[in-house]
Amino acid sequence: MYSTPAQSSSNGTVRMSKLTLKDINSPADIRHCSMDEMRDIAQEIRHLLITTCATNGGHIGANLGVVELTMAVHSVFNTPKDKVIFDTSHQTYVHKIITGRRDKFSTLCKYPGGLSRFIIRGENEYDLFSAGHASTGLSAAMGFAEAAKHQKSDYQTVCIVGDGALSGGMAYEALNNMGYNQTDITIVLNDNKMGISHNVGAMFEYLKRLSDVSFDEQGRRSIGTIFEKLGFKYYGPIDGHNFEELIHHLSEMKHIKGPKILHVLTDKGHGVEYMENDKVTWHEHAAFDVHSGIAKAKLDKTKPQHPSIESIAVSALIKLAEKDSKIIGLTAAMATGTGMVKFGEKFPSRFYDVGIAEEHAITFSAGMAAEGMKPVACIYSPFLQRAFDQIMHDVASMNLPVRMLVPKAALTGDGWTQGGILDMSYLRVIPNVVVAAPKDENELQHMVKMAIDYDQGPIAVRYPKGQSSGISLDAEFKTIPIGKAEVMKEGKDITLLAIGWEVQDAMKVSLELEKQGISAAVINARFVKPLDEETILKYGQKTGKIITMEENTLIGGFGSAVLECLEKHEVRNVIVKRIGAMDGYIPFDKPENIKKSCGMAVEDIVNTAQKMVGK
Ligand SMILES: Cc1ncc(C[n+]2csc(CCOP(=O)(O)OP(=O)(O)O)c2C)c(N)n1
Repeated sequence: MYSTPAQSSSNGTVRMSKLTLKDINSPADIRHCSMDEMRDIAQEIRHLLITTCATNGGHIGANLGVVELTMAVHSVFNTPKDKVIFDTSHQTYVHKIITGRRDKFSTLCKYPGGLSRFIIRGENEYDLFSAGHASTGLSAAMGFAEAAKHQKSDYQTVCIVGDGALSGGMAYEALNNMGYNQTDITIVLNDNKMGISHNVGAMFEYLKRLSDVSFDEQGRRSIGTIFEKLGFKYYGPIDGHNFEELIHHLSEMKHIKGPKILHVLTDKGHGVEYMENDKVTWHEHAAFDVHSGIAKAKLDKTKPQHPSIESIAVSALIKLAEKDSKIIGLTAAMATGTGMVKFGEKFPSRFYDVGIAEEHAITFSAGMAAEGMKPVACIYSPFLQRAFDQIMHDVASMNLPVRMLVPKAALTGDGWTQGGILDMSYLRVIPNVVVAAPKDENELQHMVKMAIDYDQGPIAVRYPKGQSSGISLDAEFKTIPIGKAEVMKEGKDITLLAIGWEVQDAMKVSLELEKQGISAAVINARFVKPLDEETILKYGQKTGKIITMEENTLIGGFGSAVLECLEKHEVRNVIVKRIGAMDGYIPFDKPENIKKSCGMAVEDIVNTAQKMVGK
C-alpha cells in the first residue's frame, strides 16, 4: 500500500489520508477538504461528468462550468439546512454528485428510474424546487427566504442563476421585489456569457462591461451597478473556477443581511478544449466519443441521417422569406434548437433572438403584425405556454396575424418540463386562433406556407422535433385550405380521426385492422381549430365509431374538440374513444414507453378498435 501524506483540512484538523471523490457522500464531507483536495476532487468530478455524459448524453458544457461554484456553495453554506435553489436546473449534475448520488450518477438520463437531468423536488433532501423552464429561480428562492422570515427559521437561502436566465422577465420581477423587500438572500450569478446560444440583450452587454470594469486602489469599482441601485449588495466579478475567491466571498456574504449578488465568471465546457471552443454545441449533447467529441449517432454508419423536422420548417420559411421582405423571424433563446439559426444567418436584419422572453416575443410580434409585417415566432411548445396571456390579450383579441411555429409539440423523453403536450389545449381555448398540425414533414412545409398566406388572424403550426423520416419533400408548395381535413383512407367499420404525426400511426392501425377484416377510415384532421366539422360528422355517421388520436393531453385537446362538435350538432349515435396523453406530468422515460402507458401504442389502438367494432 502507498502511504499518504498528512492532509491539513479546511477546519484545521490533520488527517492521514487524502480525501477523494469516493469520500464525498454529502456536502458535509466537502467541508472537511483542504483546498488542494477540493481542486483534485473537482477534477474527479469533471472526469465523472465527461464519462457519464459521453455514454448517456446530457448538459455537459453547462455542468463543467459550475464544478467549483457548486462545491464552494455547498462547502460554505450549511446545506441541506440552508436552501440552495437552482434556476432552470440543467446545471445541477455536480450538485447531484456531491449530495449523495455519486454512485447513482451513471443512471443519469437512463430509463427507467435514472437520475433526472433537472431538479425534481424531493428526489433527495437537497432538491428543493423543481425546474426546467428558465428564470423562475429568483422568485422561488425569494419564497424560501421570506418563509424563513415569517417562520423565524434561521436557514440561509442561496439562488444560483445564469446570465441567460436574466433575459427572462420574471427574473426582473423578482429582483424588483427582493430589492424593495430587502429579502435576506444570496444570489450567485453564474455568468458564462452564454444561454444555450451566445447570450443576447442589453443586460448581457452590461454584465460584460462589469467584467471589464477597473478598480481603484481601495479595491472599489469605478462604477456602481444596476444591482446596487436596486438595493442589492454586489460582489465581483470573480473567477468562478477559483476556490479561494469563491469561498472567501461566499463566507463573507453569509454574514451580511439583505439581498446580495455574487457575480461569478465561468467557462462553459471548462477543461475540455473542444467544448470550450464550441459552447453552443456542447451546452447539452447526445452521447459522444470523448477523444474526438463526435456524436456517437454520427459515428454509427448503419443509422440513416435525415434532416431534422425543425430544419425542414425553417427551410420552408427561408424560401418564403426570400420572396417576401415582410417576413420577420423570431426565436426566444432557442435559435439552434428551433432551427431558426439558419434564418438568422440568411436574414440577419430580419431576425430577432429576444432571449428567454417568450411573452415579449409574442407581444413584440403583435406590434409588428399590427403594422403589416409578417412576424413568425418559432417557440417550443413547452415554452410557448408562458405566452398564453399574450396570445389571448395582445394577439387574438385584435385578430393580429402573428404566425407561430411550435416545435417540440410531442411526448419527449426528457421530463415533464421539456415535452409539449398542452399546446393544442391551451391554444384552442383562445378565440380566433387557428391551430394546425401536419401529419409529416412534407405537409409541415406546406403548412408553413399556409401560415404565411393566412392574414386573417393568429395561426399556430405544431410539430415534433428530431430527425425526420426521410420522406421526399414536394419541390413546390401546395395550398392547404384552412379548416379542411384530408381523407387518407376510406373505411366503413370505424373512423380513425388523427392529428399531427399520429396520422402515421393511424395508417399503421388501419393496416393491422384490415388484416383482421375490419375496415377503418383514416382521416388526417390537420386542424384542431377550426375543426372540419363536415368531414367529422360525415364519417361519424358513416361508421358510427370514432377513435381520435393526438399527441396532446386528453384534457381539452383534439379529442375533446371532436366530442364538443358532436354535442353541438346533437349527434347521439356515434361512439367516441379518445386516445392521447394522460392527465399528468410526463414521466422521465422513453417516448415509446410513455405512449404505451397511455394506451397510445399501435397495438393498443388496434385492441381498442377491435373492442369497439366487436370483432
Ligand atoms: C422558458 C424557457 N425558455 C427556454 C429554455 C431553454 N433553455 C434551457 S437552458 C437555457 C439557457 C440558460 O442560460 P443560463 O441561465 O445562462 O444558463 P447556462 O446554461 O449558461 O448555465 C435555455 C434558453 C428554458 N429552459 N425555459
